Amino acid sequence: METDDASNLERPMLIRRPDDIPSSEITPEHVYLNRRRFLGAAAAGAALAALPSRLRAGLRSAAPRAGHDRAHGPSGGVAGRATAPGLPQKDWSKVRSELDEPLTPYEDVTTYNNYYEFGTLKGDPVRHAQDFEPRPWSIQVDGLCAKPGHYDLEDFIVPSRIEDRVYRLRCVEAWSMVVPWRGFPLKDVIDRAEPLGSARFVEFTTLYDPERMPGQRRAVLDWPYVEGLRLDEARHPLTILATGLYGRDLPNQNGAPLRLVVPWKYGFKSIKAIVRMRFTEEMPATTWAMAIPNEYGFFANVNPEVDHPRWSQKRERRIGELRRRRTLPFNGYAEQVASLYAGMDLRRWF
Ligand SMILES: Nc1nc2c(c(=O)[nH]1)N[C@H]1C(S)=C(S)[C@@H](COP(=O)(O)O)O[C@H]1N2
Ligand SMILES: [Mo]
Repeated sequence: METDDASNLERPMLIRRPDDIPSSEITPEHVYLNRRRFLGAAAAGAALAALPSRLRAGLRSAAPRAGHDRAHGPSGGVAGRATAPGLPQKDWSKVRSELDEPLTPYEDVTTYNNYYEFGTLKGDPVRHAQDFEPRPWSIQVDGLCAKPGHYDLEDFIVPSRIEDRVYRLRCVEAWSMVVPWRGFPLKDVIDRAEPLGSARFVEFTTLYDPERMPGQRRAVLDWPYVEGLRLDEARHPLTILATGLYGRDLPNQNGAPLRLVVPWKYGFKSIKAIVRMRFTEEMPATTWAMAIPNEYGFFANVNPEVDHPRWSQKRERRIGELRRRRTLPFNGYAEQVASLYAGMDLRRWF
């Protein structure tokens, strides 16, 4: 049996030679995990009650609604701070029952990130993405569809009903979280675009702007980051575009202003800071599948039976927990999604 010691060794998606890593970048993981859990799920209700009533009223009036949440401060960065003084508009301690697993504290969700555009270490995105300005923002929809378009973020989002969804997020590196996302079904924008009969996939592209995304100045990956889904996966009701988490706008480090969330797939499919959606007939060439084809496939469905070439996928370290959990097929969503892959050899089609 694997020990908890082993579980504390991170397994990076890229292996870098030690001399590639400036010592200033090396911050032990426990520094992030041991920070005070200011916005832990269990504490959220109590913390809300402790706020002055004027502030409380203000937060409640910033309730879920179509369009983005303007509850953040003038800098636009408050929601990105691990110790954000504002609090979500609902009692997140109740939300845990929806999935029957505790929410990962806000601080962990927003300080332990993978976002190579802002650095390759878990603590890099929260430090290096603070000044990123995610607005104004626009999204291009093109490729094989009857209604291509170029949308301002607000116009892209407004027709949809924004809702909160609690999902597990399982990274291919064998750690996981439980995140209360805010967003809307990807299917909404797909239907609006009216994909042609020949369209079989949808490709997503992250912003390419090395001025604003310092990680893109280094050739760690082939920028911009590209991901893709088969059209039926993209239309599945579990697949969402997230605009927020914990009832607030997405912090920059989590992919502001808009990122994909596909809960039954490894986290790298959930592409951040999307600027383009393109309908294609051919399977898109996606960033990780191109970078290391024998380690990261296009489908990337969570599967405890298929080991990563460099580590087992049988278990995972839930951030904030000491003991490792068993990884579930399709990350626990098999009942909803397994039928999408009927007849496919999931070992071959990683
Ligand atoms: N553009 C972009 N999107 C990305 C990544 C990235 O490096 N760049 N990392 C992916 C990986 S590996 C994971 S596990 C999730 C992490 O999301 P989180 O930081 O919000 O937990 O984002 C995914 N989306
Ligand atoms: Mo990941």
